[in-house]
Amino acid sequence: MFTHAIVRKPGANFAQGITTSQLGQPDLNLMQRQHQAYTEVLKSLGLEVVVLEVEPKYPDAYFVEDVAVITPQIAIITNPGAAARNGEQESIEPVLRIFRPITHIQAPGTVDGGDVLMTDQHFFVGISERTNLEGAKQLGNILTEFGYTWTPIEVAAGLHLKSSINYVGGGTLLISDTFANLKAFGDYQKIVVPQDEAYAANTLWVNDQLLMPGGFPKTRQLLADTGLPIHELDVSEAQKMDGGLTCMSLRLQEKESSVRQE
Ligand code: CIR
Repeated sequence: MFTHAIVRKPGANFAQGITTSQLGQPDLNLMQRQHQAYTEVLKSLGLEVVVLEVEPKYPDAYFVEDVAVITPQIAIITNPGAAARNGEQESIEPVLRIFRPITHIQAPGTVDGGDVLMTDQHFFVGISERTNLEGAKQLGNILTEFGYTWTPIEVAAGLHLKSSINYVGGGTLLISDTFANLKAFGDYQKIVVPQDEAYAANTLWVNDQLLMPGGFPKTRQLLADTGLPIHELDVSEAQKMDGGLTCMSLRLQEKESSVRQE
């Protein structure tokens, strides 16, 4: 059960963030409205939402997911892999300290939260342009201490692991076909995203409801089989900046004060 989410407002310079997309110039007003709608849906799912102010030095800072990995026991502040974003983590730390004990990924390790997928007690950690093996191992060691298991996954396509794979509960992954046949995911049921709807893989599972990007009818149909309520949200402007639904919040589950003994 998720109890809190942390989001950050996109700034006037958000279009100066890093992007590879060729979807055109993003619109600030529309971005702000879409971000507001996203925040409102999270609240409607019962989450208390902490809204952080703009970080003018970092145009991508509203993609808060990348700067931390949060479990019920600990918050791990990442060392973001893109030089232009490294520093965003500093202002998130005091906020997370309110909720969790803190630890850090140390250089030369790099990790972006977008590469870290938590299922139930297992983590998949993408090795990507942003997350290196050293960072993944540091993260994995911390997670292991808390009783979790983890598997590194080579991210051969897309920006982050969660650009292509997300957990939708009930032992099921929503997954792009590039990753669907990997042995690492053998224990999971899979909903394979149609190739022409690849962006829809970035769907967010919160408190047994799904937030999916608008405009992907085939994926919506496939997700309907989960029986979970679906909220379609227009995230066209975040998409122009290579981001989406998972990237724009850090979600916190109910806290566990004691370390699990396995
Ligand atoms: C970047 O390239 O870092 C941002 N423009 C997009 C980050 C998206 N974050 C995510 O997928 N977790």
